[in-house]
Amino acid sequence: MATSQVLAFVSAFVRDEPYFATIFLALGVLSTARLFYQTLSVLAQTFVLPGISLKRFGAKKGAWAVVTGATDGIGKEFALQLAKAGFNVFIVARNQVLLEETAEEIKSKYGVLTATHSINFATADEGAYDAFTKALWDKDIGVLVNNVGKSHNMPAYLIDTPKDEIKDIVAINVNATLRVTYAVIPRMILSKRGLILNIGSFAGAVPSPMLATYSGTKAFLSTFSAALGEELKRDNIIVEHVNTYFVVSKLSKIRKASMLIPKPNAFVRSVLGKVGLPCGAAYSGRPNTSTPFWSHALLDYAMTLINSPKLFISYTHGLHRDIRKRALNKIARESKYE
Ligand SMILES: NC(=O)c1ccc[n+]([C@@H]2O[C@H](COP(=O)([O-])OP(=O)(O)OC[C@H]3O[C@@H](n4cnc5c(N)ncnc54)[C@H](OP(=O)(O)O)[C@@H]3O)[C@@H](O)[C@H]2O)c1
Ligand SMILES: *[C@@H]1O[C@H](CO)[C@@H](O)[C@H](O)[C@H]1NC(C)=O
Ligand SMILES: CC(=O)N[C@H]1CO[C@H](CO)[C@@H](O)[C@@H]1O
Repeated sequence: MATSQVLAFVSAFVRDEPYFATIFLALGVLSTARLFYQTLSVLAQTFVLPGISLKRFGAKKGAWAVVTGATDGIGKEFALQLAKAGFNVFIVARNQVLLEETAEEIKSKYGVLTATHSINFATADEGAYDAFTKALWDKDIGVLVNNVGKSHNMPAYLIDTPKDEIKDIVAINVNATLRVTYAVIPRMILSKRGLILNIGSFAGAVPSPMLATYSGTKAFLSTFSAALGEELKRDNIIVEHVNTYFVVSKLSKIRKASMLIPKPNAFVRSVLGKVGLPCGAAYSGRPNTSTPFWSHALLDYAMTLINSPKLFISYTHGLHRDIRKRALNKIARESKYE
């Protein structure tokens, strides 16, 4: 239809149906105003407003922060920045030597108390979780960061995924989050304050073919956080699921930072500076989820506006098919020279 025909149709409609035309106009104005307000609110949260102060969770008053997966990547950065903010830190990972090195680094930089606990969340049994719980018993815990996580070695269809890889991903991403949270919340309830950060992924928001197990476990974090957030509200405990796009780390296998892919320190600064603000996740329909890093926030908000899961799923499928092909080629090339 040509523009002139459209205009003729509209003017005839306004002339013949003035009431309907008024209703349509009002709806148009309202939805434009809403879009404007929502966009402004996402931008204000992401770029201007400060989050809840960490002092509310006991910083500088002797409270501890527990961080899992704290010897590398995002987790190590959480431990460093929480220590800088004035928390004593309890760091958790497998390698005891790395744990002690990390604790030493934190102590010498920020002069806080540190404690380490070695546990393998892939194989942890009742005994291991009992020991973990006992190690915490005398600590006033203000913050818990459920950061430890495992992804697939490379994208693969479920049917081609090693059984052990599936088991480890579920044990680390789901079981460890549940058991560690279960061990920590009694202390938070006792002191009537706390912050629980569950480190999630865009793979939880967009069902991700060829990372189906990882994707499902990260979606678990989103629903779990919203449910627990409501349960613990009356105890003044904030539960936040942190929606994360790529960050430079060993897990992501990305070494170069870019606008969309920050280094862990910039990423963690945004998380700790925006506690309580959903930022890019504000209108995503996911309560207690936050997408705080600025470019991740804009991406998440754009995806909310586009609102087409099918499109994102098939795009992700194509992306992962390419990544797998390249990974297999690399292995083939390397084995030729062995
Ligand atoms: N990097 C990204 O692009 C990205 C994107 C979205 C979400 N995330 C999420 O962010 C979180 C942190 O990822 P990251 O990239 O920082 O990972 P990372 O650099 O690989 O660090 C993993 C940390 O966890 C520990 N760890 C690994 N396996 C463990 C196990 N079985 N038991 C106990 N500790 C274990 C490691 O120390 P040890 O090896 O000594 O145990 C290390 O301290 C994960 O939940 C991940 O899903 C990351
Ligand atoms: C997760 O925990 C449940 C119950 O606590 C246990 O039965 C199951 O084997 C665990 N799964 C993995 C993959 O470790
Ligand atoms: C950051 C965030 O979204 N917090 C909300 C978590 O859920 C509780 C209860 O549903 C809300 O009160 C919080 O505002």
